[in-house]
Amino acid sequence: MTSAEMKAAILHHLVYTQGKDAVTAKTYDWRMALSYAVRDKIVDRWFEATRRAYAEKRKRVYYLSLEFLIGRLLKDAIINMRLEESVLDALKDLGIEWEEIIEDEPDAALGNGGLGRLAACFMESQATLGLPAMGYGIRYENGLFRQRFEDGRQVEEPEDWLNQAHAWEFARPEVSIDIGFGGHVQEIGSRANWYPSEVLIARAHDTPVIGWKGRWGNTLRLWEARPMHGFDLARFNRGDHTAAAEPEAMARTLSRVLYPDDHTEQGKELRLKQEFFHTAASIRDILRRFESEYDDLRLLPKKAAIQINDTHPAIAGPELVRILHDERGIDFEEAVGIARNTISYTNHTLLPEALETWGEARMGRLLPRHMQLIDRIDDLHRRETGTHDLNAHHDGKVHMGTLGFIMAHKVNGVAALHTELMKSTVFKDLHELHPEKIVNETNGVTPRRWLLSCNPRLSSLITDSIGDNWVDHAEDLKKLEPFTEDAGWIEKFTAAKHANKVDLSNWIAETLEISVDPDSIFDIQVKRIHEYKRQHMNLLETIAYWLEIRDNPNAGWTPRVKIFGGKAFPNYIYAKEMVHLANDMAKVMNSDPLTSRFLKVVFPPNYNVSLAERLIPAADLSEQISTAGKEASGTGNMKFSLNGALTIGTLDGANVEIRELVGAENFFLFGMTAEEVMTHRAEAGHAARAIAADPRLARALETIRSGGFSPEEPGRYHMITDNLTHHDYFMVCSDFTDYWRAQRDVDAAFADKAEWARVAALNTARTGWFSSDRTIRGYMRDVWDVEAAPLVDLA
Ligand code: 26Y
Repeated sequence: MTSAEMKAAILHHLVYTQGKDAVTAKTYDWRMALSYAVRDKIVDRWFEATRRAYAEKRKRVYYLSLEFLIGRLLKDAIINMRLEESVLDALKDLGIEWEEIIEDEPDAALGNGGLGRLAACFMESQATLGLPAMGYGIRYENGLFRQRFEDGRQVEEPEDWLNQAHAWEFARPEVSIDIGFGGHVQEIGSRANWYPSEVLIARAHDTPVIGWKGRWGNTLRLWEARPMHGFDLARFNRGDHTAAAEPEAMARTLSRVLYPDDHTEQGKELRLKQEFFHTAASIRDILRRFESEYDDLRLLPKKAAIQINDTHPAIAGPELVRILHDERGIDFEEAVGIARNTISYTNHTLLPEALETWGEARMGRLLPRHMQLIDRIDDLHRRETGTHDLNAHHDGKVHMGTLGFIMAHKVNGVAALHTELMKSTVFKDLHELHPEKIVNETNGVTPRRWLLSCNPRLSSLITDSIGDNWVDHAEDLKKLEPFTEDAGWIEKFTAAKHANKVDLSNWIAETLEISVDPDSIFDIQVKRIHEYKRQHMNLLETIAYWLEIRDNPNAGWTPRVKIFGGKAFPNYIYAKEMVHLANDMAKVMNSDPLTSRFLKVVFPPNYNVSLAERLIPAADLSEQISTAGKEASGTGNMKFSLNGALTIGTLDGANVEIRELVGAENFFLFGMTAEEVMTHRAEAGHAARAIAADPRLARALETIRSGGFSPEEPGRYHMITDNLTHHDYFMVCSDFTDYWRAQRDVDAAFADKAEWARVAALNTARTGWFSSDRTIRGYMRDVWDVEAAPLVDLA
């Protein structure tokens, strides 16, 4: 597409779609016009792919996830469609700022963190690989809350990304599916009729997901909840105005909010309703499509693979069995077999508090037929395996992990260590019964968004050096290795990183009014705020370093900028205290004349996908410091490494694999192993002993305790200090000393600029394996048994 054609397309949409003329158009109008112009190009390719999937009778993958953290879509679309040049030229011609347009797009935050972002990367990789696939999610009106700080405290505000028209989606009112809840069951022999007492409508909204070079496109289908009967005119005419709108309001509640917690399962009825609503609509849609193409349901596992993203859609098993058995008349055992061979389940956590369970009373009330079927599935599984325990339904609850396991033909972990721990802990007994079921598929990230798009300077250097094949064959980044021995090339690499750091410094100065020196170590920890992720350990190390500088301000300290980003679950008081502490520390430290040359603390609010894209390319040091055994994988760790940051980290999640790939000598390892954590935790008094043994740690804790960062309220952080001193389940104190040691190794290493840059470049060269293309190929081979369509280049 030429620049002139692009310009004409933008102007056309500005006038005829947006209804504005160039004189009165605002940034928003221009953004919408550009989005429609780009979207037109995508739609052709998307239809082509959809037609081919049908014509070639391909097996499809259905990715069911309660979360899709897709972020902004415009730049992604422009890059994948190779339209940057024509867009940039056209905008220049029209006198419109590219940056302003890009920044104007709301960041679609239909997810909490890692699990949701993984789903988004997978969608992009599936499209890039030419794999016929469809993502199914919920079209939350309000995504993850917006985070603000008020006197350093986190304040949550609703995120209303749908307030403006959403350029990327197509409403599909013709795809409306009835979803029932409650009511009663009438059994007829083995089968039953379910008569729900409440019915809602799930309405589809489709967003095209285009792969690299526009060679394939898939659909992300998001369900909106609508009332069966809309506005009650009779009631309104009787003068009952509020009540008239009630059914609509009730129904909409279901797709209104994303539950903002990852990891602490709350057992809320609305959440269970959301899960069933999402899953039932998706299963119906999948079967409708299947039955339009084939007439034998026994073929389902050959033509469809349903992946459930954690247990959140795990009701898919019983729901599929219910339709096959009750509605289509297939024998119960055969129905279970078909469902199992179609479904597979990804586990993302071993933390007991995050494993979903539902009380039998609530489940029985809301999904009476499913409750019966779960018991029959348990019964069948007992007969199959000759066991008498291991039920999904026990102790008055339905355990969704067990249900997911029993109803899947494959269950996967998300990093090598995590998968091994699944086998030896949470799923130990089930694994022994089904030793071939658990497989590992180490997570990945899409290199299109997480390198090409977010880091244009480094990407250009890479492409200038090895060509652009790496973009969809990230293993090619290996070809950079010889360049890392070339001083001239390393200088260019350093220049790219430095320019990224200058950009970030300018942004920090403008938005947060903090001045940072781009020559400092940019040390970044961004992720949800959690005790197991140990942001407080990083804070303690920051305090200890600060105190050390104060003791001796004229020694040769290595300047650092400690950057934090992340949201705390609104009810997770401890995590919110960690946020508050970080902000209180920033206030004190950033204005300390003795230390501020050497140490700054920066905590930009509202960490999201877009902020990650800004921060990660500018990082020198990636903090991956979770208590070993707790972080299933991590995916931020991969993004940092790919963008040439060194990692300081524990042997946890995918850190283990990152370290193997980049080389142990290029990784700042510290801390106990998962096994050591388990033994050490059992030894009473571990925290007190660790504190007594490390005066730096003791002093840092004492500084918090005595109000060093909250003089107006010295006891403010007693929750944190008391917990760390007496309990410390996550081993902050016991790992602190080694963490401090590793941080000083970082200082020493950073002193040799050229060597640091060489290792940073090696990180980029050696982490192409973490492309989500590789992950998706793994699922295709080990889990889905599916092939991609041969790809055709854009005309
Ligand atoms: C049940 C509900 C409260 C719940 C909601 C969301 C439970 C868990 C979650 C989300 C979990 C999550 O994001 N897990 C992360 O998944 C990533 C992708 O596999 C991993 O990299 C990361 O280690 C893991 O914490």
